Amino acid sequence: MMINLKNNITIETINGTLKDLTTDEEHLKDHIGERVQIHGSIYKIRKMSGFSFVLLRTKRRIVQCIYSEEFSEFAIDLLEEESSIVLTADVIGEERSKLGFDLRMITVTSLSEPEAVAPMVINNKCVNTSLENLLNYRPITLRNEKERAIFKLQEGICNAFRIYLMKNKFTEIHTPKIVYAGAEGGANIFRLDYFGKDAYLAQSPQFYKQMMVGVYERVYEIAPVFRAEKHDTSRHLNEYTSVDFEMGYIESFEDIMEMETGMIRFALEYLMENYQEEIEILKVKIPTVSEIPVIKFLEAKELIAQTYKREIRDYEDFEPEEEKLLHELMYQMTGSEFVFVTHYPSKKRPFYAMEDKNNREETLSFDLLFRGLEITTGGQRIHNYQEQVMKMQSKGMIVEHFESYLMMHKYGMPPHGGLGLGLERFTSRLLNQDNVRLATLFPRDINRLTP
Ligand code: AMO
Repeated sequence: MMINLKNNITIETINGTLKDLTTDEEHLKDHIGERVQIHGSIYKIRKMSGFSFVLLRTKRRIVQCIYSEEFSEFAIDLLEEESSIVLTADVIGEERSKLGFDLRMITVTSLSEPEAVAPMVINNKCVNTSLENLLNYRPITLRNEKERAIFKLQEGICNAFRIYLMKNKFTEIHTPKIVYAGAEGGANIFRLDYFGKDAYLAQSPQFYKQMMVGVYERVYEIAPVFRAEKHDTSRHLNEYTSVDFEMGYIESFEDIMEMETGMIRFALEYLMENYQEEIEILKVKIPTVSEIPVIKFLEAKELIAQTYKREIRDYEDFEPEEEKLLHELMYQMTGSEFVFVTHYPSKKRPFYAMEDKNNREETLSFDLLFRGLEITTGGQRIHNYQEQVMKMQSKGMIVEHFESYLMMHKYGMPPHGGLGLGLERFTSRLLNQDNVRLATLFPRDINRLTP
């Protein structure tokens, strides 16, 4: 559209309507018997005798096209894998085809061709290479059907969490990632120079989500957090996506576990309803969640020790092997692949964790383990100002440094609590992957900063 301004000047406007020149891939089936235009990248060319299969990678699907001199008005040699094309094609119903139809290629316009051939085969069922290569060549290995399905499914998980939390009246917030202090303690914090002052990359949105409970009562955030993990393990990243929620007016930390159980149940059902294609590509078995068993930390330790005749070496934390054994036990006993472990020792929990009034050695906190790996930490927080100050002092912290955090306690906070769930850990456990990097688009670990 054009608008006439003063002095005979006219300008064009943008009205927010994107012209759709091509047919939406999801609706191709509705066009059987018609000629359509569609765009995509050539994923694979398979020459047969007398015709060729050309697989077109579109936003979400791999669409099977047929080339034949009989009906195609161009030479097959003009097509190249990984070139971007606009295709005119006839949609032909075909029961043997995965999508229920084939596209008979009529004309092709090439929009762009690759400069070089990919250094590895990316168009087979999976990319058959080392983890190192898979990650080094991420911009192209992610084009593989299976690889990209992982992150489509991850999108589904986040969508589901958002829908569930919105339904439960949580407000989405965005908190700073450049912060003045670490919230989680420990040495795994990235330090940076902030115009001559010390600053840090946020280990979690802990302080801010608590503050926002004083504002909206229920809040959540899905955002990156940073941990300077100096060791190279299959479950630690230096940057991961944390799904955090925090809620006020709780009666106990069990309210948080109830909310999380509902959220996970909803997410798994949502995937079954909306992500069947990816579930099939990844051959993943989505568990159903009705109830999640709950066990106290010390009881879990003792149960594992007794059952597997193991010595308890660490009374404050699980060893990774113990988490796996606990999963094995819980699965045998209850059929659940999730287990809540509660009442972690106060010594091991951060300063904001509320202690159990009946036993100060323990906190009103929990972890959620999924198929033998911790995916969530949560619990009730201290909301009383004096109690929080005393707790900080007992941990040797300089209270003055936390004045802005303590402001909420000082001026009144409801009883509250929340949790943080590692999105990559959750995804990788769901897919039974043995390394969290496989569920991370562009992982950051001690040895990796590119791509
Ligand atoms: P915590 O430090 O236990 O708790 O982290 C919460 C969850 O985040 C995931 N996670 C990680 N994932 C990948 N790489 C890492 N290096 C990594 N570290 C942690 C795990 C873990 O369960 N503020 C609290 C949460 C809360 O109480 O609200 C916190 O950050 O899945």
